[in-house]
Amino acid sequence: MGKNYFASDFHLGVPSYEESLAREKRIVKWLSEIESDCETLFLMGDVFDFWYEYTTVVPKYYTRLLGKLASMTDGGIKIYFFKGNHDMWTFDYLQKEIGLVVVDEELLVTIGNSNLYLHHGDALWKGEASYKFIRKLFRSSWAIWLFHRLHPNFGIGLGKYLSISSRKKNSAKDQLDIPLEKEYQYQFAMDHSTKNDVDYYIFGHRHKPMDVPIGDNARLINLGDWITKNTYAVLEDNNVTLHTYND
Ligand SMILES: [Mn+2]
Repeated sequence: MGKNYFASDFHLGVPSYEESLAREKRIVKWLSEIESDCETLFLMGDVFDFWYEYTTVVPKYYTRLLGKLASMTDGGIKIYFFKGNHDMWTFDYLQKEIGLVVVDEELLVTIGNSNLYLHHGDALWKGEASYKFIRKLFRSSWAIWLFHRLHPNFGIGLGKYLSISSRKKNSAKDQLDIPLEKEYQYQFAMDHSTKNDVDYYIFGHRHKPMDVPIGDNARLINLGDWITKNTYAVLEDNNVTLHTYND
């Protein structure tokens, strides 16, 4: 049996074209190195800092990554793409053209003897009412209908602008040094695990690499990010490990 890889929060597109391109090349290099033993790849959200596709138009970026992913799926590797809070507007391009399996919210999956609960990791827990409202609005069919009417030059430009300002706000708000018991992903997993038989909760979104016990039988993994950390997780023989990629 091959290995299962997990990564998230590449945020391709920011802070500048050049820096994003260098990061994209690093990610593609990593993918080339894992390709030979990768059975399933889980891309767990915010791969793109902004993604929006029109009926016949996609953003003219990210060609290397998309080509790499297409060649991996052509080669028989299963790739899941979770919608993050920055790249939820995928309709059919990534499925049809690249061969990805797009996941809207959580995915519960059993690999070997391990039960996994997978989610981008946003809006999981109590609170954040205004964020949840906007999240619902952005995902609504009429907001998408309206956005679809915008000329792509304007629409993609507006999206990139909003995405950058939301990230600035969140990175200021989401301090990385808050204690574990205040981490809402931890609170969610602690609660969820009392009623469900899950071995691993794997999330992105917080940009904070974590591998912590949840009760006696489960663990919570946060995948970190690829902006400064280059972290990813591997599931092999029912064990998950966190790694840092050094190219
Ligand atoms: Mn996110």
